[in-house]
Amino acid sequence: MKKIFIPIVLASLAVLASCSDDEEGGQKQTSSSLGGNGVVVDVPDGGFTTPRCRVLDIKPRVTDSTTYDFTWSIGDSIISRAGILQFISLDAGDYDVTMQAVNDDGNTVVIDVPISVKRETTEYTPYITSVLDYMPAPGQFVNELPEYTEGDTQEDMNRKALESIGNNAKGMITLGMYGGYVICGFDHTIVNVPGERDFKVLGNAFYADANPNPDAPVEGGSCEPGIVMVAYDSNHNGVPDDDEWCEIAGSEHRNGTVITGYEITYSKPYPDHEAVTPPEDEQFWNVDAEYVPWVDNQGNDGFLPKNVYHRQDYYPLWVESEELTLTGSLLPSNAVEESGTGGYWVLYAFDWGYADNGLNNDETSDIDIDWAVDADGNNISLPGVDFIKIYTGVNQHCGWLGETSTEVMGINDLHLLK
Ligand SMILES: [Ca+2]
Ligand SMILES: [Ca+2]
Ligand SMILES: [Ca+2]
Ligand SMILES: [Ca+2]
Repeated sequence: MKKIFIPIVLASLAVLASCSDDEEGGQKQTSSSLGGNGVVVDVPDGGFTTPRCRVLDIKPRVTDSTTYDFTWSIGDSIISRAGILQFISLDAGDYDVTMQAVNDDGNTVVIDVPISVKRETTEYTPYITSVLDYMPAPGQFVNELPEYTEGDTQEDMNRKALESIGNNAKGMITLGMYGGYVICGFDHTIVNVPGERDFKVLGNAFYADANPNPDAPVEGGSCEPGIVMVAYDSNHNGVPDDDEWCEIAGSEHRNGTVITGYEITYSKPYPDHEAVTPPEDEQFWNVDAEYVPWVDNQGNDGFLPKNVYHRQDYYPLWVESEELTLTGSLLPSNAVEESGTGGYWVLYAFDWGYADNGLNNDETSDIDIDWAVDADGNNISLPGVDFIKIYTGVNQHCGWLGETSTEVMGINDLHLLK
């Protein structure tokens, strides 16, 4: 009964509120209550305490039958207008939060809620500490970055991916062509600091200094944009649930050039597949023009060719299924052959909001959690993120260069690195 008011009060933050329906906080021993006259805040034994970079849910309880609008503030700054406060702080210390609740009758309840934020007992790392799932699409670096050895399971490949990109190792994994992904976790919640970019995905993008096109409007070179998704573990169950994922809507999402609900299915090359060699004068770089078949839900199909430079299997060898279906948003193609003779492909950088797109040491590769949108494309306000997913965002093939595939070298929590 105590939760009934939440979606009503907070239409604009309904997703946040519905995501916060966990019971954990409610099971704590309550030693006292603050307030009265319509709204109370139950205080657990020892008061409200939380480690830094961890969300503390504070749920006021309405004791009359009216609905209230809530405002949470510290001093003069409003920190939330949600029915449940999702409190998180980057810094340890004592915080005096004020809750003000007003109902339609003008009844106003003001409650001072002291919160004590402690420093963590084991120091957090700013880097990836777990890989939950590594699932590349087929590609010319798959089974090599990281290396597959016979008998490896999905779990083994997740571990190898973590060894490459976790804990600041700065190795590299490939996500293969469109839709291939990796899901990473951390030992803390990356705080969404208002007005600041919060984390960076490291890739191997670079800008060409010999672009044959002197009039190129933006930087370009090897920019292989991956789409970033974030999940705040709002039900505190330690895993990213389907309804917790939100996409970071970068520059291309904002200018309307992205296809949402894109789906592609790759088929495993048959064991008795015979290489289809293209005529030498046309595609001298390929050894098999019809290697991995794919079909999408936009009426397109084709093959990922095998090239002369990478002759290992391109389909992830630990996947037993004959087909691999991957979904997401599709970014526009960003590659242009600038020489006119097939020799010089330039993959242009998008403005902001993607992985393996801007330079690692540049702000272009920094992500603000406030760029997250829900499944309907609406802006959503998250207190922080516990999981990050990156997937290759373009379905693009560039002659001798081959397919465009996002690479990931790590993720940095920008706040903890300061
Ligand atoms: Ca932010
Ligand atoms: Ca969860
Ligand atoms: Ca690549
Ligand atoms: Ca790359």
